[in-house]
Amino acid sequence: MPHAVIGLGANLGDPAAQLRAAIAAIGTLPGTRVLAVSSFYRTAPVGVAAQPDFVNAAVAIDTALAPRALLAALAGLERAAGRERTRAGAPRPLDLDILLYGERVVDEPDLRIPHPRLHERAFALAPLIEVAPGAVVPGRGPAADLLARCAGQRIERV
Ligand code: PH2
Ligand code: MG
Ligand code: MG
Repeated sequence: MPHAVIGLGANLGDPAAQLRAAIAAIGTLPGTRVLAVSSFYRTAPVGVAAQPDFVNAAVAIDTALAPRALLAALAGLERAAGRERTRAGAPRPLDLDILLYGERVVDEPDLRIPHPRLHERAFALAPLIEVAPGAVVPGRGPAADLLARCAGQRIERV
């Protein structure tokens, strides 16, 4: 089964509790098994207006769900956590992003894998490397090299 990495983030409500619940729920998706869970990180918001710090993490899974089915299942978990699609970049109780799906590259309007900003975000790369050491981001290179170029972004293990 393909291995995928999901990035988790939250900055409303009780972010760590919401991430823990989401990780448990991901493990119950059809044909899906959680292989590894990263540390939780407290991170400064990147690329959005001033808002509370995030808690971010990542999980490695193997899954029988194709990328689009996985995307729909993750959107369902976001909604169940109270996520409302108000405006892009709004604070959220749960964000679940497909960071990697094996070595697959998908470039469709509503589904881009690898995640289009993964390569420039320490809050996604640091937990990714924990659950998928040696990961290579298709088209971008080794995740560890990309993280080394993200100096200046504030992240700390919780
Ligand atoms: N997610 C964003 C935008 N900015 N910043 C941090 N630190 N963590 C996030 O999860 C995050 C962000 C859009 O999804
Ligand atoms: Mg996101
Ligand atoms: Mg998202």
